[in-house]
This record gives sequence, C-alpha cells and structure tokens, in this order.
Amino acid sequence: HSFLVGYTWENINKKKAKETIAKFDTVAKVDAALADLRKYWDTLLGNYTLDSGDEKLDRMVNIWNQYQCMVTFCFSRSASFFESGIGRGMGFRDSNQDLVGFVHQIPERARERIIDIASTQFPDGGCYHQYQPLTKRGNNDIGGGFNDDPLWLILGTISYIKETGDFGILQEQVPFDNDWSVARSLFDHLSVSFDHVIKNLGPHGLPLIGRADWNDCLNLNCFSNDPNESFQTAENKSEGTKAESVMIAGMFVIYGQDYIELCKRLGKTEEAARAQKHVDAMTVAVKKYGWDGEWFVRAYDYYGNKIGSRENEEGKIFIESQGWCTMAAIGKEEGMCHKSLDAVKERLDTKYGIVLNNPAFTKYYIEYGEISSYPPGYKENAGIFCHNNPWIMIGETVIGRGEQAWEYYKKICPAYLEDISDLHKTEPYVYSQMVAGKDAFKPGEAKNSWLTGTAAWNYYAITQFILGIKP
Ligand code: BGC
Ligand code: IFM
Repeated sequence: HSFLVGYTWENINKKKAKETIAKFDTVAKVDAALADLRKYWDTLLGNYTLDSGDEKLDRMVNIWNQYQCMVTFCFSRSASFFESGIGRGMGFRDSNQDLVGFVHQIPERARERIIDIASTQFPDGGCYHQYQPLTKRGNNDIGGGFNDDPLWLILGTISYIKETGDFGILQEQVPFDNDWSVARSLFDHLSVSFDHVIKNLGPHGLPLIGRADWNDCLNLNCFSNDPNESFQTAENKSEGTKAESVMIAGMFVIYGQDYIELCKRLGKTEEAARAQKHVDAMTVAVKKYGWDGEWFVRAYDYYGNKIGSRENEEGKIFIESQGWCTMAAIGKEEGMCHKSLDAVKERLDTKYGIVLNNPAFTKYYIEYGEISSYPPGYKENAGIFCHNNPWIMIGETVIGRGEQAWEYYKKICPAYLEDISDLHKTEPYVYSQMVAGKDAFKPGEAKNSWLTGTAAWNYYAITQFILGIKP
C-alpha cells in the first residue's frame, strides 16, 4: 500500500487534489517518484563526497551535515520546533553564514539569496537585523544596529564567488532597503559594509559593538532594568558609548582581507591599498588593546571597562574573540594565537565541547544584558554553543594543530555522540544550537537541534580546514 498525504488550498473544487492523486495512484508510480527523489538527493549531496575510511565522518560530511545545511538555508531560524511564530524571519547574519555550508549544493539559489539579503541593507552599510522571507522586507520591529551584520555579507558573497567563479554577481544592481531609486552594484554594497566598520570605531580604534555582535545576548548598551525584557527590541543608549567588540575586530581583519583580495582581482588597486591601511590599523589596535596577556579580551563595555579579561570576576575569558582573532592570525608571530588557544583548552574545554565563557555569570549585570540573565551553563551564559566551537577548530588549524582541531570536532559531532544519546537527547544526526556546559544542572544535554548556524560552520571547518579542501 501507499498512503498519500497532501494539501491543497482549493477545498470545494477538487480538481487540483485529484490531479495530484493521479500522479501517485499506483505502487509503480510511487516507486518511480521515490527513485526520482533518491536520484535528486544523490546528485545534490554528491557535489562533495568524502571517502575517509571513517564511517561516522563520511556519514556526517556526505549526508547529514549537508542536509542540515540545506534545511537551515531554507528556514533560517524561522519555522522552528523550538521558537514559535514568524517573528524571527531570516537573520541578516544567520542567512549569510548558512550560505557557507550550502553554496556548493545549489549555487543559483545561493546567488538569489545574496541579492535578497543585500537588498535589505541600508545605504550607510548598516543592516536590518532580520527580514521576512515572503515580503523580503526588513523587520522594522527589530531594526538595525548590530554592528557585525555588514561584515557577514562579505563572507556570504565571497563564499559564493570562490565556489562558482561568478564575479559577475558583483555587477548586479541591488537596491538599498528595497528602494530601487538608490540601487548600486553588489560590489558597492560590500564597500559600504567594509566602511561601516571604520566609520564606527570606538576609543581604542576597535569596532563599536552597537546593540550586539554575533552574541545576541551581550547587550552592552541596553541597560534594561528588567532581565526578562526582550533585549532584541529594547531601546539602546547610543550616545557616549565606549562599548567595542574585539570579535568584530577579528572579523574585520579576515573579511577585510577578503575584500582587499577581491579589489585586487578586479583591478581596483587604489581601493585595495586604502582598505589595507584600515586592516593593518585594526590588527595593531587588537594587539595593543585587545590582548590581555594570555588571551584576547572580548569587548569593552559602555564605560570603557574590559570584558573577558583576568581583571573580571566572572566572564574572564570568552570563546568568540579567541576564535576570531586566531582565525585572523592576529599576533601569530608573537605567540598570541598559541597562548589564546592554550587558554581555551585550559579554561573553556570540557568533555562535551568548548563552553562560551568562564566563569559563568551567576547574577544579572545590567551593563552586560541578556547573557547574564541565563542560568549558568546554558545558552550564551557558558553553554557549549556548537556554532562557535568550529571557530576554535579553524584557529587550531591556523597554528598547525590539526589533531587538536579534530578532537574538538569529534566532541560535538552528533555521529560520535551516539553512545551518550540518553544524555544528549537531541537527534544523533544533526547539530544542536547548544549543549549544556560544565556549570549546568545536566552537562552534556543538548537543546535546539536543526536551525542553527552550527550546521554551516562545522561543515566549513571540517571540509575546508580540517580536511583542507578549499574552493
Ligand atoms: C538565543 C538566540 C537568540 C536570542 C535573542 C537567545 O536565547 O540563544 O538564538 O538570538 O535569544 O532572541
Ligand atoms: O548569532 C546569534 C544568531 O544570530 C541567532 N542565534 C544565536 C546566535 C548567538 O547569540
């Protein structure tokens, strides 16, 4: 027998439903359709095939990790089992990152997505934090001001060009905030993304964080009296802020260099030289003000005090700045990258993965925001955020410690966790957004599987850095 489950919006006129049923009304037709479906997936997933001799690794790289990347590409963080409603829409940063694990599957759809995302950007390079997939318009409720957002567009676009060689995409005319009267080329969108960072520098020459960077919950300008408030929609103080992000600084050095390389390939030598000066200045600023002696500082708060420093009582060290500054190889010659990654091993690594920060926050800090409102060991407060573990894996490959990267990879890779499924709880074939950290009630328990940037970043880390196959 075969059962057909379907949906049609014409409930009185059954014509459409009957036509669909007719396509599958014999077992032979169903078998043929299933064979077609198998062929479709075999072709799609066959674009990247690994034969490593490790059955678990092959299963992840060849099937499940790629499939999860497809799912995150389609749904971003909307339509989730874990967070209800359509409020989230498609994140500007999320969707750019999702492309990294998807672009080799259907490059044409990636191309379209890049244009859609870029069309929601503001003329000054800032971005709506989220947009709605059906209208393709930015979400006014959330607005902009997340100062990492512009840089992710460089990542998304560069990933597409590296995979396809289609430099032509840069000539496409793309509107700002969906207004065609102010359309410019996609290349110009990348330029304003780059410039948005340098036009928003703080007292140490590091990027101002704005409402938050990748860590949505590090809200340094919010000052909400109520830790239960929705931080993403709360008002932020902008005047007089000194809050800077060392993570954005690391990002700027990496994607700034990609931007420079792009300029050179396009013969824009003056622009490349101009951009190089800013990247060099940022590198100097990180070494001077972003280094804490044994690891990279995470940020400066509203008042200009360090976060993620040995001077702090809680949150002495954070994963994000270690990941981004080592991926960017900042201070590699001076031994900073080695020291930073050694500190990660010593202070953040656990049996189940690398925690986000340590020590966890045990009380609410009004000047840090949502991060300190979570229980210790969960989510952005010292949970194992599986999205950022690959940043450390990649950092390890930058300093030539591939074995260490591989150990970190296996710690959070679902296929290697089957023996602890009872503890882990989520599906043993997809990544979860987070696993409870060492301070949690039940370390090792995972939450929010499927819709997470973890899929793309782990795929990127294993294929391009641990296995080392780069487009
Ligand atoms: C989640 C993030 C989300 C943030 C703000 C956090 O609990 O981990 O995914 O961006 O809340 O909504
Ligand atoms: O970077 C964010 C992302 O945009 C949504 N999920 C959680 C991440 C970390 O806060």
